[in-house]
Amino acid sequence: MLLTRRGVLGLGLGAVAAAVLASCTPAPQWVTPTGAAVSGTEKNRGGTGRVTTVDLTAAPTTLDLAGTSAATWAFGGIPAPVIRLTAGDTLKATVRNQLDADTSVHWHGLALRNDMDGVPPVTQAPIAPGGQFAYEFVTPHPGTYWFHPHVGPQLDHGLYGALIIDDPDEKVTWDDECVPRQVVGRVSSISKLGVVGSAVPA
Ligand SMILES: [Cu+2]
Repeated sequence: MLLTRRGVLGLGLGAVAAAVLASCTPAPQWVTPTGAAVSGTEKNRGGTGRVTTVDLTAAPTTLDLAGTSAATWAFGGIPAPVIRLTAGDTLKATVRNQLDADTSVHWHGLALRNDMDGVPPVTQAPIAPGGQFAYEFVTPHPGTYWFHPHVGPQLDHGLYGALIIDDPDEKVTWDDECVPRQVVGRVSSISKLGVVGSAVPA
């Protein structure tokens, strides 16, 4: 290829302009799970030091719908056994995937570190069939929350459960504690909570 003198000059100016632009553009400052921003926030969050460990296995199951059997998916039962701890405690949850599809667990409503939020492919890679993922985070605020996969309509198949974070300064007393039971997107009944950590069908 033949280049004219003007063409060579133009190429040179282009290269200089690119170099100047590159030097003016700041390198992106990513917030990474192992970075100072996250570790500082987690340090400020503190915590009680107490740890609750749970195992959740997403697997096919058969559901009895008033005499009709339906093949569906669940974390052991529908809803899953209640996870309950006190604000400031650490939750360690190992999620195993025995489905024939990718999955995850999203801790609905919690303000927590992004890499534990369970939203593939944004905050983590999906948990592949046969795989597992270890979630670990300090529970931030008291309240009644949900956990469920953040993958397609898996929640509606029955993969969900209640996460109750007790207020260490709770002043209120009550007669019963209940959570709604949902199948295929509808509340089908109310489950009364029995002893801590389990659900008793109503
Ligand atoms: Cu949700």
